[in-house]
Amino acid sequence: MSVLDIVKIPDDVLRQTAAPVERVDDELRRFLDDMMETMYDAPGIGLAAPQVGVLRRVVTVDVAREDEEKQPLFLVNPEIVTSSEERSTYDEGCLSIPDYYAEVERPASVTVKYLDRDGKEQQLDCEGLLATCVQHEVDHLNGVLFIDYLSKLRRDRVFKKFAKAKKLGLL
Ligand code: GNR
Ligand code: NI
Repeated sequence: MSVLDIVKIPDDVLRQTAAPVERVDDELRRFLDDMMETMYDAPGIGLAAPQVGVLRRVVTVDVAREDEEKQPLFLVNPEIVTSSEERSTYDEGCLSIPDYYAEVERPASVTVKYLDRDGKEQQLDCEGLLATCVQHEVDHLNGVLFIDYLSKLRRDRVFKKFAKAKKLGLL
């Protein structure tokens, strides 16, 4: 297993749509394990393949707190099939936008359909932080970032800050 490099904004790969996985095989499982290791190493509660430069519909998640048992989730081709009317707000961050946090409102609960690490179809009802994280990760697969939910003024400010940092060779 290995820790992969995490891509930061304004890298264009974060704005592209990831392609569905056709087969869950050993090669994909190795990649899933590398993603999980990268996520734990960061540390983060979720990671989407485009964040390590791979345009495949693959996500890892673990929202367990440090004092809880690990709850690793591997989501292949995740699809949100239902979203609640009820909304909730979390202070979100993103490993691809280091040290920036902002409140984002999203459906409070969602049901996600996906293939697990064995290629088996699964459906999971999510609420709380898990629901927010799953939506944040599925957004990544569609080239959407949490800053897209902020005002244009705030989004541009964040983007400019990171573009400048990149230009100065700080990222
Ligand atoms: O580690 C992460 N924390 C987080 C907190 C609130 C809402 C979403 C997230 S996901 C983020 C890791 C990440 O960037 N995943 O794409
Ligand atoms: Ni993210």
